[in-house]
Amino acid sequence: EPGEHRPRSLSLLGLGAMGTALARTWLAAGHRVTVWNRTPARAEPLRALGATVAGSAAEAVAANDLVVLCLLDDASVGETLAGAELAGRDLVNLTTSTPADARVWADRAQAAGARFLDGGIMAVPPMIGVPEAGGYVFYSGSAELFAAHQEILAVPAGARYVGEDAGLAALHDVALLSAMSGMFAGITHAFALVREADVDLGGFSGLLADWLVAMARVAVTEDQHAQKAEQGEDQGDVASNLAMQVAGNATLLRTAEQQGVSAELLTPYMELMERAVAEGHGDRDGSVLVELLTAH
Ligand code: FVH
Repeated sequence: EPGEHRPRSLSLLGLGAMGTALARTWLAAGHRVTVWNRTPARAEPLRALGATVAGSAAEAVAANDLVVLCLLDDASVGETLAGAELAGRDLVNLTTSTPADARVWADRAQAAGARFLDGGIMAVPPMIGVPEAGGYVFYSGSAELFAAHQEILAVPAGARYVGEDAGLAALHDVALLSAMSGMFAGITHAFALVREADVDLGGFSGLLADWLVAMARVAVTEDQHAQKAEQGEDQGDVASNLAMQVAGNATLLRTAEQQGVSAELLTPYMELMERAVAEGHGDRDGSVLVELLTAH
């Protein structure tokens, strides 16, 4: 709510869908925000809400100690900061990046006399400034910077610090996004299966969502088995061994064929399961697949 937080000042570079949502939330909470965007027209609605509009990226960086970037990709961050004086700044990069990109920026910031924090946003724009939506941001890098600015960083969405290694926020972000990608693939296949059948799609959607929530919990528990296996401990009873799952895959594939649905979204994962069984892991659960993926 406006007035809940001590008013602070910050600069925000990048006013796309996400940057605009962030700016609106900070302004609504009573903070002083200087904004810059490559296409100036996108700053005008924020000016009307009280933002100061900088004439250049360098001017926006110079305006405040705390400088937040929310741009399209790593290349756009490089272009935007090219002419800016970074000494003494606290840079927070919320642009989606790889762990290696984040570490490069941490090194550049340090060489320039700036502190650096990388962020991975686990929310879409409508979740920004809506605490009950459950969105949050992973942060990693300078612990001092995070401590100094945690309060204002937590205004748009929850702030979760995951370590001094600047790459850790991106690693968490991309790991969760990768899992989401697999889930979207499964959902796409499921809807393709029932698309032309006499199925109530509304009811089916609810069943699918409930099933995925329940199975997500089971899958994460399996991952804990992976840690046990690495430590050489007995896995104990396996509820759903891979040999059984590979046998079941044949039914999934035949059903796809009968429904006229391509199995292209399913087969890469099935092939990994088959390899695990061929290598003698048929009595283990899916956690062994993590080992196969990472064994080089
Ligand atoms: N929107 C979402 O659902 C996701 C949620 C999770 C986090 N992502 C990441 O957030 C970053 C920004 O995403 P966005 O949604 O704001 O993206 P756009 O609306 O496409 O805006 C892109 C902004 O980047 C500016 N920009 C692009 N290229 C350059 C460049 N070479 N130099 C300077 N600025 C550049 C662009 O400016 P303009 O086109 O308006 O001039 C926008 O301000 C992103 O990393 C997501 O992965 C969002």
